[in-house]
Amino acid sequence: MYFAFMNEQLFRKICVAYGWSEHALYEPLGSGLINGTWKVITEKNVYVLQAVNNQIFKEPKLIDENIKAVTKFISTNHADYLFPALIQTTTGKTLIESAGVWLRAFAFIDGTKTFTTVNTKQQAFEAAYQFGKFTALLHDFNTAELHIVLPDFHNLSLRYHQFKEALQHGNSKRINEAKEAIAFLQSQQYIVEKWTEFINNKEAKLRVTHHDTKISNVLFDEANKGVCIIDLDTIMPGYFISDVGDMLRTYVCPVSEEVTDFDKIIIRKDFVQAIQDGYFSTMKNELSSFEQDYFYFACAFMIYMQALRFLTDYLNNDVYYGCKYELHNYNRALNQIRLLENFQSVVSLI
Ligand code: GN1
Ligand code: MG
Repeated sequence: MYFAFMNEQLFRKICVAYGWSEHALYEPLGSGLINGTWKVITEKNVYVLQAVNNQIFKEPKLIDENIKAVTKFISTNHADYLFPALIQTTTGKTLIESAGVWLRAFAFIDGTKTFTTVNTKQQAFEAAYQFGKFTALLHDFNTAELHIVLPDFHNLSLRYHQFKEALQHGNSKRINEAKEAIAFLQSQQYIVEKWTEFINNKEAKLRVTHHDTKISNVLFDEANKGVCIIDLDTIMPGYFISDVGDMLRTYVCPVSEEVTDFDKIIIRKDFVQAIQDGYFSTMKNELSSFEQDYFYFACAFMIYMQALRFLTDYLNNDVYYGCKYELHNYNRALNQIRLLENFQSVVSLI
């Protein structure tokens, strides 16, 4: 487990590195599970400061290089696309290390905001439009230039394997208590099979995908129009089902994976349509008809993988996601299981 660490002493060191004034202030920002994020307010500017979780991103340098490669391509080929720039230190670095903490800063784009939940179809449309646009803009970018920062990140077959490992070597008390959830996930293995069929088909193309398309990773302007996407840590060559799937997983339900009142988990069908409309307005010509047929499957794939990941972590004593209370990852898994069941009951997947 990783605790995003920041204190006055470290913050002052960071200020010196970036040349920020001694009156700069910082406050926590966002709700990510992995990295630590703060808003920094100096007399002149506002920045987003992040501590990269190097237990998960073992080589923060690779992320830094990926972001720079993509930023360079976009600024050369699509100069009008607004992007939060990486900030350089006084010695020109975009990633620094202090007391074992890896840090980088971005410009905070004035007049923009983020949302933590999707409340309107318009938000879903705008976000899907932006994530599609990002992949479409990078159509001619050579994906081989990107480092694989998290190998097998969305490899469902491996996630299933890790789940099976946890059933063998995990906390036996927890395994016993989670019997029903385990049996349900075991009964859904057709999703792994269908995913394998997808990735093995030559029509399934690797593109630059974001891999974390939650709504808080989209900047909106004051008129609630999407501006651009943020959080490029997991940009890697990937399949469109990762991005579409995580949007469907996190936008169609009015409540998040944190909610334990599972009756609040419902599927808003009109939001499914809004995501499709937004994503297809930038990506329809990119996707083969074979790929387009996997649009709804993408949702099952991502919900199932997230349920597997949460339950696996629970059985492994919360080593990856951490937890705020004993049953936290178990409840997150149950939440995703309910979401998957509800999704399957409104959309025919096979
Ligand atoms: C993690 O930290 P955050 O919230 O951006 C995770 C995603 C999960 C998500 C679930 C690197 O993302 O894959 O979908 O939690 N990121 C990593 O909330 O594991
Ligand atoms: Mg993220």
